[in-house]
Amino acid sequence: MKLPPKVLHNLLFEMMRIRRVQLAIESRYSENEMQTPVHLCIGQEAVAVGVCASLKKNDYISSNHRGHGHYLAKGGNLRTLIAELYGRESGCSKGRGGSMHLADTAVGHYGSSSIVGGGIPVGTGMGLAIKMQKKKNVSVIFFGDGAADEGVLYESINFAVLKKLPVIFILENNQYSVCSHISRRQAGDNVFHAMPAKHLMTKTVNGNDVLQVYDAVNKAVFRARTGGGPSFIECQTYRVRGHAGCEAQDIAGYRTDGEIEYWKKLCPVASFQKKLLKSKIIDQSELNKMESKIAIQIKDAFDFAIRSPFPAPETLPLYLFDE
Ligand SMILES: Cc1ncc(C[n+]2csc(CCOP(=O)(O)OP(=O)(O)O)c2C)c(N)n1
Ligand SMILES: [Mg+2]
Repeated sequence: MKLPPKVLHNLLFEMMRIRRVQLAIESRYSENEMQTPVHLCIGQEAVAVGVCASLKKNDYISSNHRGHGHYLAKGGNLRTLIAELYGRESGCSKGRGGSMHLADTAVGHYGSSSIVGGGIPVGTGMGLAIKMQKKKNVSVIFFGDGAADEGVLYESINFAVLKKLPVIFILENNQYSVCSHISRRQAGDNVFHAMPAKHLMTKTVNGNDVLQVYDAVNKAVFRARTGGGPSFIECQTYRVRGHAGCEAQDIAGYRTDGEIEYWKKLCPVASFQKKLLKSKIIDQSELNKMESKIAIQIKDAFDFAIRSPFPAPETLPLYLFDE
């Protein structure tokens, strides 16, 4: 796939930005000012960026607990992301949601959820809404391999196929559900792809290769926009950090150092940087400029968060469902 240099630069920039934001969160997490669990997506940046690069602002996504990358790649505001982690009123969920409950409907991000698999029926329902309203946009659902253990995925795929919905199921297979490896939870490599191809377009891609992800999702988006129905794309990747918290907080003993080192060498950001440098699509000074721009944005976002007020105590009953 031949892409213009500007598009390639953007893909790289977005991945670098997500990585740097994750590292900044990790480095400040032990200060205990972010009173929220965080699930870092270090190592998985190519999935978020490759998927969202194919989408328009008015396309929908639904996300999961490991959702910082999805939020930023879809155009979510960095300042309001960091303010949300700091529990401030200026956060994207007004400081009530924390890291696992991000949303920015202005850019088509319709929420992440701490309920594993919770975003799957939401995204499928949004696909139904698009179809009923005769719109041309698409609904993309990000979920992990742990969510693929849940029955709701199979109900939702069935419904999406039955109604030919413009839904794209993105399985972010990082091989683990907390500390349980996929081989202990799934009966075979391709159980996710049980549906006949004429009903559901399915594809497995290297989720650490942003161009592979982008290419597959582009085709799925075209299919969805032209009434072809749903697709299922499995992106094979790896969670380099622990399940939750910062590096020091990983549970010991469920994976080997060798396995982690193997995947670190397949870093999606470093490998794409290398590729673009080698093919002279970017040079070192442009890379340095990107790094500086990102550093400024991150500093600005943390400063914004820290100087923002906490929600006022009297607003506690607001934003709750009331029958
Ligand atoms: C319905 C439900 N079951 C169990 C949990 C506990 N839990 C939180 S994260 C997680 C693992 C999810 O794994 P996966 O979907 O692969 O996402 P990953 O953490 O690997 O990104 C589990 C089991 C939960 N939050 N919700
Ligand atoms: Mg997983």
